[in-house]
Amino acid sequence: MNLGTYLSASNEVMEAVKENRPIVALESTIISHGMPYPKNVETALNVEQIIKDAGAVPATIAVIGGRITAGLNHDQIDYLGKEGTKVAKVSRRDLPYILSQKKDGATTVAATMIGAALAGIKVFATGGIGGVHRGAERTFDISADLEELSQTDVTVVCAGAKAILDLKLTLEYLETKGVPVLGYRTSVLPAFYSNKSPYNVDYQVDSAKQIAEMMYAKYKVNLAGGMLVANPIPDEYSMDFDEIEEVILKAIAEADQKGIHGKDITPFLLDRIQQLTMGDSLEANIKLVYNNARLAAEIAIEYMKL
Ligand code: PSU
Ligand code: MN
Repeated sequence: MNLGTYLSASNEVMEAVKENRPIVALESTIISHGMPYPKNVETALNVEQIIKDAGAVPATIAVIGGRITAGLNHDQIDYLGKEGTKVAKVSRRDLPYILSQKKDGATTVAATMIGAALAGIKVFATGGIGGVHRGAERTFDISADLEELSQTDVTVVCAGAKAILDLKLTLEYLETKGVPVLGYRTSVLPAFYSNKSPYNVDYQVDSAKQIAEMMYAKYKVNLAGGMLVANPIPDEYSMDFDEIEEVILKAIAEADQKGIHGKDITPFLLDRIQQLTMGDSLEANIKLVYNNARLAAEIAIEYMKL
């Protein structure tokens, strides 16, 4: 149903918002630009089912025909997956163009947070967020996801940040911007494919209830912005930090050589890492997204109890 010129929500999502039921937002860049077809569609649908099974309502978000749409149907998810990179990757700065020109777009973490906040959704699950890229002191490449976390009131559950980023600088940036980084049952920042890194999170939390309590306190004192929950990939799927580091360095060198930059660099690196690990990293990626969906549903449920 259309909620004005630029916003739309499925009936299911609208009813859930009205009735204060737990909802989990999901992004769509991961579908069109983060994974190959048909695994992307399969994963997106499984993630929705996991959230439903956990007792919450999934809301996959994208721009469809110039409307930020919360709660895509299966045909729309299939379309975004099949079209892949032909669908625009849409972050905050891309929204005015895509909306006004009535185009379709796969939303990044930043743009999905914006859509979630507009629709009244407080919790969002993804795989990895964008961050400060390695070499950012030369390239200035810092993802708009970090700025969004500093201003839009949505809690984002991820598996940490991929080591294609400078994890240390990403944490520094989030500290400056006042974004709490929580480790779910871990004191170290997980590094996406591997559940270990040399860096500490701000706070270790051991339950979804604790995270919900933090969201509640933050909201009560009008602290704008989101929180980042880092949920480590389960041990059985975790890859070796040094092994994946080698692959990442290779992919970054290739990107440098080809002069890839701007919005194309993250999708390029994800794709190359998947190719270089012959699919191992894709399997790990899928498993960690499932794990994040479960935790996000629990957080949304706990938050509604407060
Ligand atoms: N990191 C991942 N997988 C992803 C992305 C990042 O491990 O799919 C996607 C997310 O949609 C994220 C976006 O919001 O890339 C960040 O892109 P950029 O670095 O251009 O801001
Ligand atoms: Mn960038």
